[in-house]
Amino acid sequence: MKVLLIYPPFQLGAGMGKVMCSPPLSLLSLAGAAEDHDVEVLDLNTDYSYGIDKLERRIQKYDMIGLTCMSNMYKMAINICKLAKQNDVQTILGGFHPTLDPHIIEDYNYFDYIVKGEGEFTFKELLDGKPKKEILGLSYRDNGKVHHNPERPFLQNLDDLPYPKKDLLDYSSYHYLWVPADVVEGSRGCPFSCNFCCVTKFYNRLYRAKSPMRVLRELYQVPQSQDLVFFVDDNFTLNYKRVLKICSLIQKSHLNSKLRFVCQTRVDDIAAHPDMVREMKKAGFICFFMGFESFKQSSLNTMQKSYSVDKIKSAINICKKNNIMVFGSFIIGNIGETYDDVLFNIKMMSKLGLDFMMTNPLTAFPNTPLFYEAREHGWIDKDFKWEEWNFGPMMKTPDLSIDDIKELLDLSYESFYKNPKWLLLDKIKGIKNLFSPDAGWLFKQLGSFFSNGISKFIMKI
Ligand code: B12
Ligand code: SF4
Repeated sequence: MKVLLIYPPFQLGAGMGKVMCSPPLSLLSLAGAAEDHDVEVLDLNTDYSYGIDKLERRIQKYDMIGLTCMSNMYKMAINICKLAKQNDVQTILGGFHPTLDPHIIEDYNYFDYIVKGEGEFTFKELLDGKPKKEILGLSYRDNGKVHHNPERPFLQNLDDLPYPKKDLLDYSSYHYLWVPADVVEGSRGCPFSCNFCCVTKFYNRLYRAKSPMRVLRELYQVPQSQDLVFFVDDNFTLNYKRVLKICSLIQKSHLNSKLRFVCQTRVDDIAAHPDMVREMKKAGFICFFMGFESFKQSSLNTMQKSYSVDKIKSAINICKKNNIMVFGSFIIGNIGETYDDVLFNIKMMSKLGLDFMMTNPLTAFPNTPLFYEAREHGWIDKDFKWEEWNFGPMMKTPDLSIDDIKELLDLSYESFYKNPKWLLLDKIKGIKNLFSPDAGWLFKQLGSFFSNGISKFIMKI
């Protein structure tokens, strides 16, 4: 089978897409699993030379195209699959949106296959020609009738996963805060149950981790051109002893003389283990991405975040003491928050001295607990369709209209990033944090960081 795996383009102009561009690990991992087949990867976020005509000409060369699909890419995925079907090319869709709602295969006959959950082995079995009805995790169309096969059990041991096929990509466009970057996955899933979160639904609250040695091997696969690794794990620090082991392996192998690391973590892990943060700093971690969501305790309780505002403050302080930058993420429009409550949150973002922040509108992703609650209370418009979602607020709340949320989102960025204190003091401090204590690394990076980094970031907000 000749297959083209496509990463649909993001809608630009909102959220994370501005400050980072990461390689499509999902597609590289699928390609790794289907090594016996002719699989190529096209990332439409980095190759801007593609218009519809060029895309159509490329698609015609394959037996099948496969797309990854977050909810914000759904419309694009439909259009690309339509183009493929017009050219008699088979289509397969996987990732978060189709997993949360596999019934979308019934809405559009441009989708031949949908893969639910972890895709590596489902994809491989399909390409290998295993009878469709025996492939767990697959939904498919046969003679016009749709079949949903039972779910595929989660892989027991993540070390059994194939290695991502990184040689399929040109890495020159991938960056985190404009530093050349790659992504590595050390674990899957999260045992918590925040009511807005899709990870809980996708992985059924199951957490599994690759062994520290496997993580190290994957770090050795990071292309030489890249200087930063973003761990995509939802909660890299969940297992304290494992983190210490990984840090020790990184130090012993001296990988930290070349690479710096960024990970997603939870407030409670950081607050509970300052010694772990110290070790992470020594191993080259420079920034933690944390979903704080709100500084209102009642909101944290409602969304089942299971930590306190005091823990947030304590985690930020621990990071500061260890010179680790804090990238805080917040939700605008938490249930129960008034306009003034959100203004308070915005004020706190600056007051607590975060290095970076992003805000997202409260979004009720398909089949999450929040989605059912929002539908029941009429917070989502009856005519709302994911294929029309423009990435902005998609629901009102008891206290805020969609327009209020839009206004507050704008205000949050304006107030945080256009604040002269942040621009001058925190920025200089941030840059120092980012590069110390390794001055060699500093000088190598400073040029590009200044030329296309922070200034570009601020200009675009
Ligand atoms: C890394 C990441 C990003 C990267 C994406 C980089 C990239 N090129 O992939 C960045 C930082 C850019 C990003 C951005 C966003 N992200 Co994001 N991201 C993640 C994260 C943390 C890890 C994804 C990952 O790489 N996992 C590792 C790979 C191996 O797993 P995977 O992607 O799930 O792929 C597997 C299966 O899904 C399946 N599969 C996937 N695709 C396909 C395709 C085919 C053909 C097949 C057969 C199977 C298949 O098989 C794969 C292997 O098992 C996830 C959380 C998570 N736990 O997954 C959130 C997550 C996917 N992101 C999410 C969101 C909401 C966003 C944003 C919209 C947030 C925002 N407000 O900015 C933005 C979009 C930006 C934009 N401008 O449009 C949500 C998605 C929700 C949804 N319903 O779609 C998640 C789940 C986070 C969350 N907790 O809500 N994100
Ligand atoms: S928001 Fe983070 S901590 Fe909460 S369930 Fe999702 S991944 Fe886990």
